[in-house]
Amino acid sequence: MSNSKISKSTDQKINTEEILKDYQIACESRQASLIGRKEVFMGKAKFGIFGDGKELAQLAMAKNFQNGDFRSGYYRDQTFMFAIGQLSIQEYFAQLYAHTDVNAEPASAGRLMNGHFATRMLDEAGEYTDLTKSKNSSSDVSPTAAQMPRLLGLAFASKLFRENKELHQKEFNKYSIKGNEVAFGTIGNASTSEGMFYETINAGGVLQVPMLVSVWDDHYGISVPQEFHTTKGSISEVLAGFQRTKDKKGYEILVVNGWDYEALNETYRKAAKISREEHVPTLIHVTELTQPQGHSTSGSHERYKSKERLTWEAEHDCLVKFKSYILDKKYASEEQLNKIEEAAKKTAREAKEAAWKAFINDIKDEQKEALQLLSNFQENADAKSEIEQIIKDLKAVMNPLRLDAVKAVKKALRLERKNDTDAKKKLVNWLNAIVDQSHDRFSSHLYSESENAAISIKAVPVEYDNDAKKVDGREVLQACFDAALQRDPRVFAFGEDVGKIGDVNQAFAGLQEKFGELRVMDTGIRECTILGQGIGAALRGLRPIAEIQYLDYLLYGIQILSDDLASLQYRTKGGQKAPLIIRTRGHRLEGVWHSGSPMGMILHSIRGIHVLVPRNMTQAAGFYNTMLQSDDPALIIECLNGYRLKESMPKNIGDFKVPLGQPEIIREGSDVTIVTYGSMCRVTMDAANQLEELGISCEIIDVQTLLPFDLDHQIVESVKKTNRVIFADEDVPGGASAYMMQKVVEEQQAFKYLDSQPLTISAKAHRPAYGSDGDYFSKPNPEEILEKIYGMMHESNPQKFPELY
Ligand SMILES: Cc1ncc(C[n+]2csc(CCOP(=O)(O)OP(=O)(O)O)c2C)c(N)n1
Ligand SMILES: [Mg+2]
Repeated sequence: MSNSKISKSTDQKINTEEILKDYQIACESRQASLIGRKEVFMGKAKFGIFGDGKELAQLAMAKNFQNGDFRSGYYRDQTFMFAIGQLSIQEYFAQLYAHTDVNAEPASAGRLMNGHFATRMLDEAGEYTDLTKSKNSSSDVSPTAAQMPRLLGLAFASKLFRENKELHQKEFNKYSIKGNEVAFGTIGNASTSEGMFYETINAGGVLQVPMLVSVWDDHYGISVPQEFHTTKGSISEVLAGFQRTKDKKGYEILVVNGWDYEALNETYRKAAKISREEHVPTLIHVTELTQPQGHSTSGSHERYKSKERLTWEAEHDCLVKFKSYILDKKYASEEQLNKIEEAAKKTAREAKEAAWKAFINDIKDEQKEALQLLSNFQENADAKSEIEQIIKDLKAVMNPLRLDAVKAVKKALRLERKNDTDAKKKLVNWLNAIVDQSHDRFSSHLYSESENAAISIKAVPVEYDNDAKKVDGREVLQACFDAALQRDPRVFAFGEDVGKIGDVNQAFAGLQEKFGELRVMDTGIRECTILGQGIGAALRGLRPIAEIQYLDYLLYGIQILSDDLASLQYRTKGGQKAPLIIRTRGHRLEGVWHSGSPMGMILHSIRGIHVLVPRNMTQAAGFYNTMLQSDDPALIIECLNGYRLKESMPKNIGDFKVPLGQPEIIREGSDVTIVTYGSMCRVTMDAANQLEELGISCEIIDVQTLLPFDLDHQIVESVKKTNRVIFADEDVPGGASAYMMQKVVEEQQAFKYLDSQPLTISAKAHRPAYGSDGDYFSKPNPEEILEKIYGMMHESNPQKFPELY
């Protein structure tokens, strides 16, 4: 059966009612696409991308999508979402207009452009609802193929829920029914060229997870035809080597035309059954799809499709084919179908109108208030006539947005800046209220806002026995992971070399033997999908610890962290969460690709994920304990050169917690404050000890977490005392050291207390050269730090601190 077109099955029972219902949904969906495009051209929405031409295949997919299943797809899937009952046409239009009310637009509360689908999986408190009782869609992102790594994790979760018997306990029943859930992925033909697609397909085959991938093949990626995208012009041919055989595991790959109703139903039925029952990945290459309206509202496809192609598309439009199929088979008369079409037009139009009314009325109410306040304001204003004009202009805006009233009010207030009246106060109050609401509308939920938000997890101090053993740092971590795996069967750790040898630095040594291969496991070398595997599994209620072997290789996964994980809570306005912990190690070892510290890049690309930089393994263990209790994601970067350094074994290894956003003074001093983190704590300590001999007293603060950063503004208190501050790290100049400087000097207003220019100490702009000398002359070294701080003191008191050399 491999790689061949499915023949129409004769044993499939065809139910006329169901066929006509499908026709109705398809027509409604098509109407939504047609009207949607017009709305954009009328200026009522900024951009539109639609699912026309893909309706039939999605109906077949929907029929096989059960409660508990998950979707990870892209912007063409509206028909599927309508068919599973997780999107109304009104909600569809609410997203097109960017309605910020989450009740009107549940997928993203107006934060995402149209065609970005999601279901809400959390209750008001941020807790999971019963995911086995709903049809679930993870939240879409725009970068092509970025839905794939997460898909792997959604499917992998089913494998764990089926095979790990500890997860069959009642308390986990709301996440899965023994792993019977299939993860359905969709992707466009052109997007299969992305590396993430192939990486995901390979990993899915290796892991044998219940993943059903549909490729919607309409022969184009915007204007570029298939021959530019795919070898041999066919993704199913390219992937043929993945086809399972009698002796070897792999994929079941099926090909079907996207206009063939019966074949589609049969193909999806077969594929879903294989994936669900056997936990074997399947891929359906849906060919001969069309784009009746072209790619999006950004242009017309007549520019790049030949006349012949356009004619072919018109003839192969799946709705046209579906209609003739129904007529040929005499399931309904032409008149009946025309009636359905007319009714669909009406349904879509009415839904659109209701969505528009709800959207615009919200704004108009606000605008009315502004107009009333402005009119009171102008009565006793000096700039009466200008304000009258502002009012007139505001009234004249045809489809007002919130920004129109805000701009008008601000302009009026500027004109009357010298006067104080009651009416002015009211106007200012109105403006402040709008700014507050704007935070909720546009800026909330970057992180969890639930009780389990990481910043709300309270500190539990570390405790030691009097005769606490001194052990290698890695043993502290190992004891922490042992306790975590023991405590919660949802916890599992995975990555390159994590399983059998317990990671390259052996913090998981012996734990696979103790807990089994479903809890501590090896993966292929595939950073991006290691992260996707974690994101998807965390979305489904599991507690993954995904390991990236070295910080340098996080670059392979930074895109998916940035686009998917970091934006998840934000883009769903708290409707979904994935509390993934990413474990990695960095800052110091050897050479260009094993000692990087690209912290600025990380900090600036993954807002939405906490970034924790423990200076030793005890602090790291405390962070793991904190994060495992929280529902936020975090990146924890251990110090590469710290695993063999001796630390005392804590008594409460599984319980103590290091809080986020709380710096620690690790050396007290009075002349200069050094703000740093990670391995640099030891390097600056060395410099500080030498400076002591020269009569300079340094206070060293370990910030411990870069995101969040010093939540209670403790660092400025140190600067008030020393009046000098230096920010030191191993990143490039202007990297995370500049970030820390902005936080302290600008945000905490430390500039008020400074007697010297604030300075940064960083590595060179290039990556560190190999060998001890390479490291010494590339990374900040104790002598360099000493000189810089001494120079600072020399500048303020040359007599006391004469030039060194
Ligand atoms: C990483 C990335 N590159 C480029 C784009 C811009 N873009 C959006 S859709 C698209 C074409 C996708 O074609 P295909 O995968 O065949 O899906 P279709 O739109 O044809 O259904 C491109 C290039 C993007 N969104 N993401
Ligand atoms: Mg395409």
